[in-house]
Amino acid sequence: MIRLDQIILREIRLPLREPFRISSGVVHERRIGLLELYDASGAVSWSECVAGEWPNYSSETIDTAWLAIEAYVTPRVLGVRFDAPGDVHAALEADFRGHQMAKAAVEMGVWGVAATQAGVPLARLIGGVRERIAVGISLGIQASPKALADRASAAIAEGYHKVKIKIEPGRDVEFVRAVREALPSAELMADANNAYTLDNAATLAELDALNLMMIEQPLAHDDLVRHAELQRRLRTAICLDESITSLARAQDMVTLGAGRIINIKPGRVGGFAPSLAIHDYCEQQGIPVWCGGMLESGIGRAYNVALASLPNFTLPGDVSPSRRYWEQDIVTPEWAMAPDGTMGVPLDRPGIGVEVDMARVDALTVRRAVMRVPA
Ligand code: OSB
Ligand code: MG
Repeated sequence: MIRLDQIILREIRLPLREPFRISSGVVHERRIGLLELYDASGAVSWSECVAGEWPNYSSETIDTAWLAIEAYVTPRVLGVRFDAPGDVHAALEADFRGHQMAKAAVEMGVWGVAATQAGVPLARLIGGVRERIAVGISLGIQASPKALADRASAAIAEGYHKVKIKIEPGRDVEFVRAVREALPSAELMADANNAYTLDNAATLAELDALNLMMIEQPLAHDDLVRHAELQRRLRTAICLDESITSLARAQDMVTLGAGRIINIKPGRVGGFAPSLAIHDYCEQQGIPVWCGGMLESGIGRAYNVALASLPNFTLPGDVSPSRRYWEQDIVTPEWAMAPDGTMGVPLDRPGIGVEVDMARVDALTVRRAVMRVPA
């Protein structure tokens, strides 16, 4: 049983070691929402809001999520009794539309609290079966095909199991081909973040020759129908990211044939309950899933690692080690990748599996709000 009596919300600023460029924008420094959730039983957990600074990935931002968490999500959960963490998502969905990342930040925190309260690792609470997960890397758009191929080769040499290449019109076939020539047998994929239309189908079909695992979200962020048309014209599997915002959208993808793989990001779908539902549905349908990333701090990463330990997460995720993103993460131990390109799922302690460096979080905090059950 869960009954939260306090949520502390804050924003920290964490500079990336290098800018991350995708077709729809570039980020130098992450503005990250962090939550501390306090249960009446005494159990506490941290969680993270993955919304970015600018509404280029989804319509949510750190600023809209801040408002939504304060004004819509928190009043719906504080002081309310939930029999199980899986009940929170439905309650929020029944209450108001959209704001999936704001909802997810609180919903996932409740799963963290429930794991702490039950004295079990988060991965175990949700039914995870893996002790280690395979790690992939997502490379932002680089200056030249040569620069990209060098970065990809270094990543494979480090042990990464998959290299994801960000593409956009003008920086696509030539760039991906350079990587394929440098790495003839590596697991490669491309992610377009909605940069194409059906008019570019011929360019995307040229990628068929490069033996990619999949092409992620080539068309509009909320489209399924055109992706189905494109999938009919491609041999390479389409993987959907932005378009899958709920279990219903995942079902629609299958019904329409709009893609053959799903990138699950719990923040995008509203939390762990819908992530688990999409995972189970895809498993029944023979659709592989993998865990995407939103350049999370070590707190959000803990949730992604737990999720990626579920059985149908059969492809390497964008769950890279702390050092790929930050000079110094905000958790101990930092997330590390072994030379074999895997990351350990923390199974030796209750909850999310990492300690938060409180002094560092305090030093990075730019705003803070405390919300309590009304007296
Ligand atoms: O499309 O998967 C994406 C980062 C920010 C926004 C969208 C995406 C990404 C990534 C980064 O690809 C994955 C990571 O966290 O390493
Ligand atoms: Mg993507």
